[in-house]
Amino acid sequence: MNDLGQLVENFRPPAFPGSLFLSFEGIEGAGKSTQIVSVKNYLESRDFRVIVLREPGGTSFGEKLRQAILGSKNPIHPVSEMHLFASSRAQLLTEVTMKELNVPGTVVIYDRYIDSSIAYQGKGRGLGTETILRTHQTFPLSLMPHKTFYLKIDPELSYRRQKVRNAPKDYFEKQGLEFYQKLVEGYEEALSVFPKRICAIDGSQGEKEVFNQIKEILDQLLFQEQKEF
Ligand code: Z5A
Repeated sequence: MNDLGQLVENFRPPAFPGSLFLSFEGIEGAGKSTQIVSVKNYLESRDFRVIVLREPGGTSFGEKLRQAILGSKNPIHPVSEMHLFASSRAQLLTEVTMKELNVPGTVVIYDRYIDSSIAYQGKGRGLGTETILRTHQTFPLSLMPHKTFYLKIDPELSYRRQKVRNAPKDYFEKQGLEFYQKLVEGYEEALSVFPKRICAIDGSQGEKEVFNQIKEILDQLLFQEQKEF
C-alpha cells in the first residue's frame, strides 16, 4: 500500500447506529443546495430526522470564519485557507454534527465537506491531496460521510448558472475558467482516492433526473437488508 493508501485508512464514518452522514459536492452552480432541499423533503417523508449544515459555517465561530474567507478583499495564503476551512469543520463536527448523529434515525447532510478542500485548496490552490489528507487525519477531522454525492458539471455550465442567478461574486467566484477546470480535476482526484464513498452524478441533467439518481442510491443505503451504517 502506498502512502496515500495508508493515509486513507484513517478516515472512517462516525459509529452512531441508525444515523447517517451525507455530503454534497460540486463546483458553484452544480445544484447542491437545490438537491439538498429535495433530499431533505424525501427523507422526512420517510420519517427520518434531517439536519442540514453548510461549510464553512454552521456554528457562530464557523460563520465568522465564513465571513472572513468569502468576504476577503485580499488574497489569503493557500495554507491559511486550508486551515481556516479545517477549523470551521472541526468546530461544526464537535459542536453540532456528532451530537445530532447520536440521536438514532437522524440524517445529517453537509453542503460541502472535505472533498471541497481537496478540490479548492488541494488542486485549485496547488497544495495537493496528500497535504489535505494529512491535515485531516486527526479526529474529528478524520470522520467521513457514509456517502457523498458529487454533482458533476463543467465550468462553462457553472458560469451560465451563476450568470442567471446574478448574485454578487464572492472570493472564489471571481476566479477564471482555468481555476474552475482545476476544481473539476480536484474532484476527479477525490473520486479516485475515495471511490466507494463518492458517487458522481451528471449535474447537467434536469433537477428531477438528478434527484431520481440520488434517491435510488439513498434507497439502497437506507432500505436494503444489510445496512452499511
Ligand atoms: N470552500 C473551499 O474552498 N474549501 C472548503 O473546504 C469548503 C468550501 C468547505 C462556499 O461557497 C465556498 O467555499 C465555495 C468553495 C469554498 N466556493 N465558492 N464560491 P458557498 O457555500 O457560498 O456556495 P456554493 O457551495 O458554491 O453554492 P452555490 O453556488 O449556490 O452552488 P450549488 O448549491 O451547487 O447550486 P444551487 O444553488 O443549487 O443552484 C445554482 C443555480 O442553478 C440555481 O439558480 C438553481 O436554480 C440552478 N439549478 C440547480 N440545479 C439545476 C439543474 N439540474 N438544472 C438547471 N438549473 C439548475
